[in-house]
Amino acid sequence: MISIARKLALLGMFCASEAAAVTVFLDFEDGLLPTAHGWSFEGTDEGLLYSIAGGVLRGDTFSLPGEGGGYYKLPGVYDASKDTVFELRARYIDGSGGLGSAFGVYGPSSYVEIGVQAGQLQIVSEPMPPGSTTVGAATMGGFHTFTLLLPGGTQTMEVKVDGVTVFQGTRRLGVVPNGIGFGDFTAGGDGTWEVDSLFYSNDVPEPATLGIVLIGLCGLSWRMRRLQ
Ligand SMILES: [Ca+2]
Repeated sequence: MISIARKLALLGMFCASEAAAVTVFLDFEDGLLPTAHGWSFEGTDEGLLYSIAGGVLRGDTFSLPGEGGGYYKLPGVYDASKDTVFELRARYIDGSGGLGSAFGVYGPSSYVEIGVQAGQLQIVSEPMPPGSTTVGAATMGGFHTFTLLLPGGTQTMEVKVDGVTVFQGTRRLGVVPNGIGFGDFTAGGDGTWEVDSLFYSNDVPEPATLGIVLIGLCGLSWRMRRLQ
């Protein structure tokens, strides 16, 4: 289930008519794999590694012999000059290290991958040896909301779990072409996880605009309750 706040944010984005905004939302309620929504699959066997039941996408790369992986990619949707949010509501189940269950953003100024692991996140971006760091985070015991924030025109990044900041830092220069991805990024680790929903926005509306929309919606809701 997508949160009410996110629904309002989506609505706000449409209301604000942001000309160049890119918004991507998957909740898997239609039972279709991401490839049916324009994502490409990079890997060995999508039908073996990914399945959907009850509006939840399940990825399990342990099911492949050896250490093969597979992930989804959506190219051409990231502009580093714009404020960016990439958020997954997901449940970590099992992993063997590395980026077996992960999501990331790529572009000329950004290379960021967030691996969801047992009780921690692996942040791959900072230009620090050995190229990644881990931070403790609430990943166990059910679904959690993992949010990656990339402020436009900066080299900073922020990661939140259930709305709580767990990491702030700089991000390293990236690769072209730009895009976003999620799944098992690595041949060096497998993962099992479930993704209930995925939200991505490049070019988030100004907080002031969103605030006005939210105030309007809240006012409308209050009036409707009064009328009932
Ligand atoms: Ca769902």
